[in-house]
Amino acid sequence: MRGRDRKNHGQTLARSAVHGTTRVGAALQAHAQPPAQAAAAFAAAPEPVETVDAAEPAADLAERPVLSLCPPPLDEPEVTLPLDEHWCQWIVDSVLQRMPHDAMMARLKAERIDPAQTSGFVGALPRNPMYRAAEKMRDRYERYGRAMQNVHSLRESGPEWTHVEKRSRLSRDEFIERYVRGCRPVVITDMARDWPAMQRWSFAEFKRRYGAMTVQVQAGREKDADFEVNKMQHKHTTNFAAFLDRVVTSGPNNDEYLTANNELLRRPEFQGLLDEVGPLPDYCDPSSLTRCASLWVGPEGTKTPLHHDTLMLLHTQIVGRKRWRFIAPSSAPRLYNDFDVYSPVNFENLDLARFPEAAGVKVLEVVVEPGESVFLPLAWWHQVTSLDKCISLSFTNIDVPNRFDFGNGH
Ligand SMILES: O=C(O)CCC(=O)C(=O)O
Repeated sequence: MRGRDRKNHGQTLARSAVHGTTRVGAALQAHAQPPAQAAAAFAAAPEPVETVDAAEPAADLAERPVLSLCPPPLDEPEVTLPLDEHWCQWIVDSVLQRMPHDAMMARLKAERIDPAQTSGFVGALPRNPMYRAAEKMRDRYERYGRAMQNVHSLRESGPEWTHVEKRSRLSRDEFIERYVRGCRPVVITDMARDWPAMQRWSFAEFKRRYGAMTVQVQAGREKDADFEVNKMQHKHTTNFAAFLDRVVTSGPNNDEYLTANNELLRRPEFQGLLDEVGPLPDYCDPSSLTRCASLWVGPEGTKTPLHHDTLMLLHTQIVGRKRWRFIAPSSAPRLYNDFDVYSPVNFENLDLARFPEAAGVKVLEVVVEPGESVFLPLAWWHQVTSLDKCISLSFTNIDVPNRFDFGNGH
């Protein structure tokens, strides 16, 4: 029963005030009961006998406070929520993303958003100048995305685009032409072969040499689905030996990770580590290694979610293996990149209900083994999972211009 019906009950009672027992009166006694019992009491009460006392003046009747004698609710009122700013934006987003009208309305109904407000808002969209401007931007973006996707599909149809190549003895020319300018990832298997780090770096050795130092790690990541976007909130200073012990003794987890943000290799007390990196190939500039290198240490199971960097880099596995997933920049329109360099899509466990556009995205996967170095080409999306307890080193001193404007202050 709707509110309007209940209001009519009240009006009827006020006009036909009665003496004696009425069904409403019986129900009023049940008013303090839960709604179901109250409704049952109302239904079970005898039919009213309309016995107006002729001796009683009509004016008296009119003055009685009978309006308070409302019947109890016969069923739960239908509660709707106002169409607030959040849902307005959700509707505009959904329409711009071409969500089928029925699916959109069904979701709003399920969320109990006021249907009258919803229909009014949706119906007015085509006449809304802000919506029309957004639609124009959407169409322009889609045309650009399609053109890029077509160009890239053509490239990807070549036989070598099915996987990430593993190469050794790469010359400077080939590295720069085929991979840097050709903008394709590659794993270089022999770059770190003669580095002292390959023999010396281990969790035990780090503890022996640097255990007393404090280091900055990313901590408490498991509790935050957006741990990478919120990385500033996860900065945590800890004793290096204690951290290394946790890495070595813990099972697979993504809770604590010493990432590139730690700036550890910029600290003079850690310079000994950089002395053990090299020789570098002639397509890297050894003189700027100190400024450009970052250490990564973490347990099996650490995850770096999908993002792109704003420069190119090399990333060498010293201890343990990592799985890299690469996605070409031309697929960006299907990666829901709504914030900075991040995508919420997880290709390790793809949620197509949430991210249907990601369905056809081509992902190149490669496992990088100890001693191998992966080249990350410009603007390629990547997500990385540690398959073992890992120590690795990334560096950006590739000997070509490596600064780019992505419009986000990087
Ligand atoms: O190794 C990782 O977890 C992430 C590496 C990465 O994203 C990078 O070096 O840009």
